[in-house]
Amino acid sequence: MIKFLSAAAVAALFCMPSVSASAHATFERAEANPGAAYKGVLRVPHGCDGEATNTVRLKLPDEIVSVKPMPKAGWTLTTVNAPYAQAYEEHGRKISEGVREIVWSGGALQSDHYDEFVFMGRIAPHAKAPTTIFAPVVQDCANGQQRWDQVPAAGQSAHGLKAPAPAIRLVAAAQSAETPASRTYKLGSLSIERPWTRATPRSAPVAGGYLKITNSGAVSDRLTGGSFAHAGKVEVHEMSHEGGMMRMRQLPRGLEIAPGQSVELRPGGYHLMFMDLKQGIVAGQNVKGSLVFEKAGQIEIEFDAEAMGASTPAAAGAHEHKH
Ligand SMILES: [Cu+2]
Repeated sequence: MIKFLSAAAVAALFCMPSVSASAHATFERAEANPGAAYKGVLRVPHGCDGEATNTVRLKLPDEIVSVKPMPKAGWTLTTVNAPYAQAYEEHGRKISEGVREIVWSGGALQSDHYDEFVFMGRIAPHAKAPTTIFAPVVQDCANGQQRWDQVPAAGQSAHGLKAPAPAIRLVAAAQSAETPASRTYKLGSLSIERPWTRATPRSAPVAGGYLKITNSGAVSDRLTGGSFAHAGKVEVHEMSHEGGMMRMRQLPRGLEIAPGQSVELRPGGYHLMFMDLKQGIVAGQNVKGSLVFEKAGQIEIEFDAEAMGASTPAAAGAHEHKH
């Protein structure tokens, strides 16, 4: 006697989920630098065995700090805050706890649909590189669960894992020096690009600091000073023509960065003056320092030391030192 299967039973037996099972939950940006900002875009390709996803839980690895999740229409956002495995310093302040888990709940993401879940954060400055870090994800559905939490054994690849946790490869900024983001710093609505300085004779009393500042915000700010590891103090200067002579003078109120404007500090123009140098600057060094803005506050940065007399940072003319 022949038994006829219902259409639903046939579908259950033979139909694969319509999105390929090899589509894993992953981050859009799979590489990051220790100390740099990181925007995490988690891509969720399907639900639990055809079921709609109602909750997405993302566990952050120890290396991702200062996390702010992006709210999502139709979903309730909650976070789990806890101490970090290792505290770190930001703008001179010790940060020892923050968001360790993000939960978007109360949604209904059909298994046939695709969506993204976003957060902004930073890779801890003390994070090791090169290494790979993992952020396990769990999707809750009405009856089932889809977990993305498999982590390869040390030294092994994630290929072949059925449900690998989303991974981010950490690489030292120097190893990806050609990416323009590697020496870009963000402070509120200010972005600071490629701070650099020049090598000096051993006994030189002063040196210049150069960089580009862009204000993408709505209010004006002022660069009022900063610090440089080898200098006693730092002033903001400008060069100007006075009676046919190039003169340098301090800007006592600092340098204005108007909304929507970019200001470039460069040799022969506006610059930071590193005064009372305690030691010479050697080409190839990265020298720690900071910038202070009237409104945005302080940010720690690093100056790349170019050759004596250089007129641009080497990375600006990448073709010159590549090949
Ligand atoms: Cu000067």
